[in-house]
Parts: sequence; C-alpha cells; structure tokens
Amino acid sequence: MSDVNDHAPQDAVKANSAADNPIEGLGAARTRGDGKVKVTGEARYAVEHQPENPLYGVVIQSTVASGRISRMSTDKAQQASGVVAVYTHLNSLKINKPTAIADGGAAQSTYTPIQDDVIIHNGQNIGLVVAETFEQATYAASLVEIEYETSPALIFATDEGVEPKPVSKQDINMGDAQAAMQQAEVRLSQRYTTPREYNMPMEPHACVAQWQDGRITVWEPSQWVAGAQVEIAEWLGIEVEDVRIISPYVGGGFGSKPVPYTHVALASVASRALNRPIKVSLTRPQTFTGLGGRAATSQQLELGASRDGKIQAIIQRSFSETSLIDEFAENCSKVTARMYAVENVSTQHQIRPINTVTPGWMRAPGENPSAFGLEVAMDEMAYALNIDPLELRLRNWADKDYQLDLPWSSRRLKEAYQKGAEAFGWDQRIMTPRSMREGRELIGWGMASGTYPVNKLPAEAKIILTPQGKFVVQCGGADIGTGTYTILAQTAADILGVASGTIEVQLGDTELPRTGVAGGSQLAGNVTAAVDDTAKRMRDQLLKLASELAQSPLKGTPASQLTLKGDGVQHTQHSNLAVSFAQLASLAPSESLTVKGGTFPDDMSESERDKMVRNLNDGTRPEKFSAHSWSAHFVEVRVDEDFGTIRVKRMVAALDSGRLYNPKLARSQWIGGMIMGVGQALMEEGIIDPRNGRVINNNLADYLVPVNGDIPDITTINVGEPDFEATTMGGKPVGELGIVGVAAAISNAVFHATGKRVRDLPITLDKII
Ligand code: MCN
Ligand code: MOS
Repeated sequence: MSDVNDHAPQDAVKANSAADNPIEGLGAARTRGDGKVKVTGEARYAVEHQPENPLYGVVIQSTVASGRISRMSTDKAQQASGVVAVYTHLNSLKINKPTAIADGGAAQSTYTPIQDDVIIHNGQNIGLVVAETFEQATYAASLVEIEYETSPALIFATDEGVEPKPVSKQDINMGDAQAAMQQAEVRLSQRYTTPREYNMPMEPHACVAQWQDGRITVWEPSQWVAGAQVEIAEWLGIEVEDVRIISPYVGGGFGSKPVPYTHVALASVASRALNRPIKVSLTRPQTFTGLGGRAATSQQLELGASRDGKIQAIIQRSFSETSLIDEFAENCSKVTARMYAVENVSTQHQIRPINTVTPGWMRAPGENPSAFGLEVAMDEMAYALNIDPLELRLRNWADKDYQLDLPWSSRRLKEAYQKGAEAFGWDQRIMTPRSMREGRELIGWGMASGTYPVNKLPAEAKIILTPQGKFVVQCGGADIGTGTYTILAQTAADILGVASGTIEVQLGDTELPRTGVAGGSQLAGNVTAAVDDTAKRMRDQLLKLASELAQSPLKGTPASQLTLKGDGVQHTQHSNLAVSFAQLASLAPSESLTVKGGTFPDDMSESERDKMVRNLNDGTRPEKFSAHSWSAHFVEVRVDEDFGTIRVKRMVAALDSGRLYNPKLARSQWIGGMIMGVGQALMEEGIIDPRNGRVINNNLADYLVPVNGDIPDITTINVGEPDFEATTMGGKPVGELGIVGVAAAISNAVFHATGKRVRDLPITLDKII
C-alpha cells in the first residue's frame, strides 16, 4: 500500500504538502481551488447573474392534491403595480412535453405546467406572475384567486385504490429462493421503510432565462448542462444548439439538479414571450413540491440462514411511490444480491402512483434504502444466531459478484472491516443490548456496510496555452461542490509539469467540451480521464513546437529528448537548454495552442457524441469485472434513558474508493455523505398531511437536517488502491458512497443501546420509548 493508503487522511495531508510536491498533481491533498471565490462571495451562482433590465417571476402553486381548477381570476394580480404578465392555463404559453430520462431524454418529470386545469399534486406549479421587481411579483401572486373542484387523492403508497406497477426489468431471480428459504434453519422477515426525503441544497432552485434573437441562455444550477440544454430545447420547441446553459457554480444539488424543473420551463417561455430576461427563484417551501426528493420506500425482506451463519436465501418485495404521470423507481434491491455470497435471491420492486410530484434522485438513489433494509436485516440475523454482526458478514464474504457472476475489479471491504473495527475498538463490544452504559446514557455500538457502483461515460476536454504561458483547462462538466475544478487542475499539472495552482479550469457551460452528468458518482473518473488524455496531447504538441519552431532555442532537438519542466520545455540532459511556455506561445501559431482531447472513440461522429452526453442510458460499466466502491461504518450512539434522545457520539468509516484523486476532497465527500446519513437516520422525514397531500414541514426549521452540534468526530480511513480495471485513472466512486449504510449502522447502534429495533426511518424518540 502507498503512504496515502497507510495513513488517515490527516496524515495524507502532510505527506502531500505543497513543499514535498509543488505540482500537487493527482493524489495530493490540495485545497479546493474554488474555495476562496465561494467563501468571499465572488463566485456568482445562477440567480446572482445580473442581466440588463431583468423581470422577476414568482411561481404559483396549487393548494389541493387532486382535481381541477374550477375558477381562476388573475384580474387583481394583473392590475397590481409593476406586474407585466400573469401566465396560467387561461392564457397558456405553449410548453412542449419533454422526453423522460427513461426514454432517452432529460426530463425527470414530463409534467408541463399551465397547459390545462388538471391538478395531480399539492404544490403543483400552475402559474407564473411576472413583475418589475421580486416584491411586486410576490405580492401580485398572492392576489391570484383560485378555486378548485377537488377529487379524492391518493396520498400514500399504501392507500386503497393505488394501482401498483411492477418494474420487472430490475427484478432479481437467482437460484431457487423459495425452496432455499423453506430449508433454511433460521428465518427472519421484516418490513423496512424510509419516508419521503428532500435534497435541500443550500442554493434553492433558481434560474435566469434570457431569450435573445431566437436563442435562449439560461443561468441554471446544473449537475448536467447537456441535459438541461436538451430539456429546455424540447419545452421551447427549438434546436438544442439554440440553448446555452451557464452553470459555473452550484450550491449543492445532491441529486436534485440533474435537470431543470418546471419553473425553468415557465421562466424560459415567459422570457421568450416578453423578450426580456427573467429571474425565477423557488422559495424554500416551493422546492418541496416544485421538484421531487427521495421517494418513500417500503421493503419486506426475508433472510434465511443456517445455524452457523450462512445466508442461504433472500426474498425481497418492495415498493416506492411515484407520481401519477411518471414512472420513477427508488429501487430497493440495488445492493440486495451484491453484498454477500448468497446463491438464492428473489426481488421484486413495484412503483405506486399517487398524487405527488414526481420523485427524483437523492444521493445514492436505490443503494441507499436498499442498504438500509439489508444491513439492518443482517444485524437482526446476527442477533437471531448470536453471532457478532461483523463476524456474520465475514462468514458470508462474497469472493465474486454473485448477481452478475463476475470477479470484482477490486473489493477491499475486508480491509475496511478490519481497519474500521480496529480504529473503533469493536472487539470491546458486549453483544447483549443495553449492556453498555455511562450514567443514565445507554451506549450503543452498531455497524453496517455500503457500496456504490462504477458508472462510466466518455468526455471531452480542451486545453489552451495563453500568451502568458498559462494553461486553461475547459470541460463542460459541473462542480457542484465536489472538487471538479481542483482535481482537473491536478490532472493537467501531472502531465504538464506545472503547479496545479497556476492552471485555470473552466466548467459548467454548454459551450465547453462535451461532458455527461455529475451524477452516479462518475464525473470525477470521466473527466480526469478526458483531461489526462488532452494534457498528454498538449504535452506532445508543446514538445513538437519546441523542437520544430524556427526560433525555438530547442529547434532540432528531437522531441524524445525534451521534457516539460519549470514552466517550459527543457532538454532532458541539459536543463539550461529550455524554452518557456510564454516564449513558445509567442512563437507558435495561435491555433496550435489549443488542444482538444478526451475519451470518445476517435471515429465517433459529432452527433453520436452529442447523443451520448445528452441522455443517461448510454453509460457503461466495466465488462469483465464488477466494479464498485465499498465501505464499512462503525457508529457509537448515546441514548438518554429517561428522555429517549439519541446522539451520535462517534463515527468511524473505512472506505474503498480505489485511487483517490485528492484525499482531502474525498474525505470531505465521504463525511458529507455520512452527515447526510445521520440526517436520514435521525431527523429527515417529509410529513405529508393525510387530508390534502401537503408537505407540512416544508422549510428548514421543520424539515430537520443535521447541524454542527449534531455531528461528532468522524474518522475516515482510506483502504482503497488504484483500480485500473474499474476506470482509466484508477479511482472509484466517492460522492454517494459515504451515505450508503449509515442509517443502518445508526439503527443497529440504537438497537444495541436500547434493545428497540427501529425499522422505520427516521429513528425519532417516540419510536424508542
Ligand atoms: N474524488 C476523489 N477520488 C476519486 C473520486 C472522487 O478524490 N476516486 C473526489 C473529487 O474531489 C471529486 C469528488 O470526490 O470531485 C466527487 O467525485 P465523484 O464520486 O466522481 O462524484 P461526481 O463528481 O459525479 O459528483 C456527483 C456526486 C453525487 S452523484 C451526488 S448526489 C453528490 C456528491 O457528488 N452531490 C453533492 N457530492 C456532493 N457534494 C456536494 N458538495 N454537493 C453535492 O450536491
Ligand atoms: Mo447523485 S443522486 O447521482 O446526483
């Protein structure tokens, strides 16, 4: 193992300090390049873009869950001061139905607002008031009179009248699960549920749409500018090339900003109709229904095992809610057949349409609820068999992917178990619940594991050498707070031999080279590979120029004897024979100073490339191997015996994400996921009013997410090693890995502390006293 792998990230920071490695290439724990502009407020987020003469749009949302608008009067609103237009179904601006992601498009939801009077969920976007100021638009929106003719709504997935639909494509049938279950000596069957959860990035969903001369530019926080471009083009019925998306900074997305939602459709058509730029910002409450969030899930999970702890069969029947118009599946079986050596597995997942906004992605969609069920069930089985929960996992070690019958590309999960347990002190655990305490605090130790698959898509990049001799790296991909800016500078620095801090990176714009989504934890792998290729082409180009340009001091020296070093090209033997990049830039024809590269097959046409980055179905996974990231979580909770309050006291995680492009940022991602897992375990729950399908706690005072005081010391241990079977650059997913399994580890710890098994998230105190 390398130094970095041997040490906790804190040590890795020192090992890679600037003094040791001024280039700070891949693997260096470099601080975020975009950090300063973000904390000083210099970075402009989408809605902070100030166009000339802007208008402000405020969205109107329905207040019933089902039915139709029987009467609407916009007269008063239209007469209010500053109001320019009120768009509703009464004077409908045409919005075309976009193609759903599943059908090769980019729409999370195919709902098109203001086309008719039909209401399918509470908080549905049904109008846009446009005024000269935000305040005027907000006031005018309150003057719109709406009456509804309501019809009975389906509020919960378990309501009578809900018609489940199978998603059989995703079902797993391995061996003979029913027969193996019958023969199993020990059987357990329980239901595990997760509620509606919301992404809640700091930056709410807000855009600026500017129609001009038959084209539209939209400043939109985006995890996927190519997708936003397609969806907006479809809504407007214009060419994809006539849409530009600009999204250099994103204040978090967590899966909620892969594509624009209907407020962006409203902003776009209104800007075209009025021929002026429009800003539309959802209020925090509006973000709860203006877009999805994680669908509520429910899974019945049956495990059968032998007395000595071999899991012989798993049967899972699960469902998740979706809207009446779109088929979004939060598939609970994503990790079910993957974690352990089980030959007989049967899973079936259903979607259940109800009157809700179409749910969407939220950090590790599928893997997250799947791991919650399976990893709590494993803990229950450990207690049924009286085997230590970690030991039970080792007894069921999967030496290959049983689901795909493929070898792992790498799986350092045993190392994760071992190092995590060691750092946590797991061997000191007393198995019996309620047997560890300090004063009136019950102490609970729980563990669980997690995983996330490697996804891949080709990408393009461009590198420019400026007249000043500096490099600019361009790529269409996003940095949603993850560190893309930083790791791309590091990637280029390695090849170009310059300090990564001197490289400028430009991201998040459809005018920049083609790149897919910052989703499925794949962007880092996709774009580092593209920039690595491009930087190598730039290097070759610079060596060639140095050796061939008439006025180059190195003219005539074969490129094979030249190297990039010290901000220029040098002779490998004689470092005094050199030409600086700035000098080369002044000597070379300017078109030779821009180099394009990437990972698309050379012979792939432009239109095929476009298609690949504009849909989410062309991604690939490694073929000969099953490639995943892995994690082991160890958690200590303290439960106040009298009050039932639960605090997470310690968290230790050991994780395998392959090669880390930047250990500091990878740790930051991991702990970010773990913190989100604490929220999921103990706080987060969209509470839906059974009378009208309204989200009651639609703000950050009532929809709780962890704050500083909720979060204990977190230790992360990197056990990964470069995995070049998984990805070109050897890294595996980081962004979503951290959350998977955390809620299970906390639930298991709460059981250990209290003897109460909580299978329904979040674990609030009413469930344990
Ligand atoms: N990284 C690394 N070594 C690797 C892989 C990644 O050091 N082998 C680090 C890099 O700093 C990289 C980051 O981890 O920029 C994330 O890389 P990756 O796992 O490829 O994930 P993506 O770049 O595709 O980002 C999306 C991912 C997802 S899908 C969600 S959801 C999520 C997440 O990232 N949303 C986030 N992390 C988030 N972090 C922030 N701050 N905000 C969000 O909205
Ligand atoms: Mo992440 S939920 O794949 O954007």
